[in-house]
Amino acid sequence: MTDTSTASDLTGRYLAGDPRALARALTLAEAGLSAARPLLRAARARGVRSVVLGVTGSPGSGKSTLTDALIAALRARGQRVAVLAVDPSSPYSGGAILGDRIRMLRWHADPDVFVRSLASRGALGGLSARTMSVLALLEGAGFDWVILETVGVGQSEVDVAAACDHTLLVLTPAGGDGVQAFKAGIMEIADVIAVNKADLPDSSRTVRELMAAQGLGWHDEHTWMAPIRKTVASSGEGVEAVIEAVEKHRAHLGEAGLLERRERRAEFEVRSLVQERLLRRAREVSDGVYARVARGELDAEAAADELLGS
Ligand SMILES: Nc1nc2c(ncn2[C@@H]2O[C@H](COP(=O)(O)OP(=O)(O)OP(=O)(O)O)[C@@H](O)[C@H]2O)c(=O)[nH]1
Ligand SMILES: [Mg+2]
Repeated sequence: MTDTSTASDLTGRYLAGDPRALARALTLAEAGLSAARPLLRAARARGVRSVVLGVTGSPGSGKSTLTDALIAALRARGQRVAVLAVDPSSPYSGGAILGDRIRMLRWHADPDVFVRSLASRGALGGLSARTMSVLALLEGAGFDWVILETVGVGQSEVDVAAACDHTLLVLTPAGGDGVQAFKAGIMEIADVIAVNKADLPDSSRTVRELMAAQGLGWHDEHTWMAPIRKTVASSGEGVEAVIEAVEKHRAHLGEAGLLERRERRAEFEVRSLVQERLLRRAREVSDGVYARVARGELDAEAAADELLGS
């Protein structure tokens, strides 16, 4: 069997919904191998439209627990769900992801749930182009919902909004999380906000503070004000309301808005690839260039020109 026939066979099986072919396709995409390209083209040519939901928020806010509760609620509605848990803070799978894996094991027997974790850092510390490939393959596999869970630290929080149709920000009543989010400008990326751990004290106050902060921003009657929903992820309380809020946001976006988001996602993906390639080249460039810049023999602009081949 030639390489080409093997590749088209894999694409065929992937398109037919074979979960082993999907797993293989994801492995190729995660490794950034060119063998993934025909699969990615096939996935995109399909034009399926999953609800791509990013779940972000501070460490330990309950993103994984909430994601798990979202799976349960969506399965009860008969929806097929894929989850991609990304840890951009580490190039290796850490303990947290391992814990999530164990938690997600309960979906193992359900063929309509697919869970994958990925430890991959982008060029600038946020999400990588490979994450985008994996998302595209999950969408192409026809899941109704594709959920991207990523811990909100640094660049990854901003990236998740660029990588998804909708962004769910998970906050907690503890430690003035809401006020912090407002100060850090993180609230702006949220399409829906969950105040999780609402079983703990002060959740109503957090909701009030968030609403007050929202009111301060510029808005008119067309501005989407992220609905704020209290949740207890560990019991599933409030999770239906979160799904409804996402659906409401989807309706608000409409065809034109969704198309715009998709273009933004494509832009993010292409730019990530460009950044990754350029930074690889910058690393590969002979150290001599940097020494020359350091010694003042070459200015940094000229070195950058050299690197870009212009
Ligand atoms: N009391 C309470 N605890 C919760 C709730 N949701 C999650 N937790 C607990 O909070 C802790 C962190 O939950 P995770 O779901 O792992 O949080 P995470 O945001 O995914 O954490 P990282 O991925 O490590 O950033 C766990 O011990 C959960 O059991 C909730 O609604 N109420
Ligand atoms: Mg988690």
